[in-house]
Amino acid sequence: MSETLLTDTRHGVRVLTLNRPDRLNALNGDILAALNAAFDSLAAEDDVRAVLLTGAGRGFCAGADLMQITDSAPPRDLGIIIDKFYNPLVRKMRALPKPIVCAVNGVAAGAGMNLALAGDIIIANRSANFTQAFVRIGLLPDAGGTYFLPRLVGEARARAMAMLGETLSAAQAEQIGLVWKIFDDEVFAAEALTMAANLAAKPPLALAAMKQALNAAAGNGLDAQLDLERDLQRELGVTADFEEGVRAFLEKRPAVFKGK
Ligand code: T3D
Repeated sequence: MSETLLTDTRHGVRVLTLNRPDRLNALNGDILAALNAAFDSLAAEDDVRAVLLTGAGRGFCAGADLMQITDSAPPRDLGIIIDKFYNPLVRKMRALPKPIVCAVNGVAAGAGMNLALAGDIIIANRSANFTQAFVRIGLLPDAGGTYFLPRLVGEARARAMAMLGETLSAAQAEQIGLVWKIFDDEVFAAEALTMAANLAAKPPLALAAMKQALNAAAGNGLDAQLDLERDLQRELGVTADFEEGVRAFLEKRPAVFKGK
């Protein structure tokens, strides 16, 4: 695995740490390839039941590496990089049948912010901030930004964030529902791991079904969504984990879920 992406597995959680702290973890080809490869193998790894994505140093991710972009002479076809790295990565994150916690430990800018939005639960430390920096350099939000942002915070806020490129503090991001929770900087790493480990102990098949249903809801009408919920619930209703969950409740003990 590349040094630009640190990987570790703890308490059933695959911890992925973007590791270019001197560049605020800006995304170059190496880190993007490593991220894509990391998400390729995750679905099949039974011992990994949740993912935690975070950054090393004082930043989460400053978006595309602008130094690398300017390595090549204009005119540049940015679509090539987007097709090769960003779009597959966002699709893999959304399709992964396991929960992804994005732990934003500092600035999240441009595609760095939008990578966080592609996760399932976004948390931040108090000194984190968020900016759709694209407009400052003459680009539009990519890596799913125009899709996720309005769904998370509403059209008005999404349009203003994209067009003005202003920076939101962690507290503002929490207030508008962009992040689930914020934590003090000193306890953030521990809280993030605790949350991901908590998810890793929950019923994996139910979490996978939730992701499937919530992903589908963005394109479904109510009838199709109700049918999908019924079909998925039918599948969950015959799992050993459902039996265990009900038995554990009745026996007043914590359930032990096995993903079966
Ligand atoms: O083909 C494609 O890849 C297309 C896809 C595009 C997707 C995008 O993400 S476009 C948006 C790209 N990102 C940006 O425009 C953000 C650029 N960075 C900033 O605006 C600021 O650095 C921040 C607001 C993120 C943080 O500001 P601050 O003051 O906390 O830190 P800083 O001093 O600006 O940055 C620290 C270092 O990181 C600095 O290097 P130095 O001077 O210490 O040697 C800076 O150059 C470097 N850095 C920050 N962002 C990037 C970067 N280096 C390369 N690429 C960056 N994106």
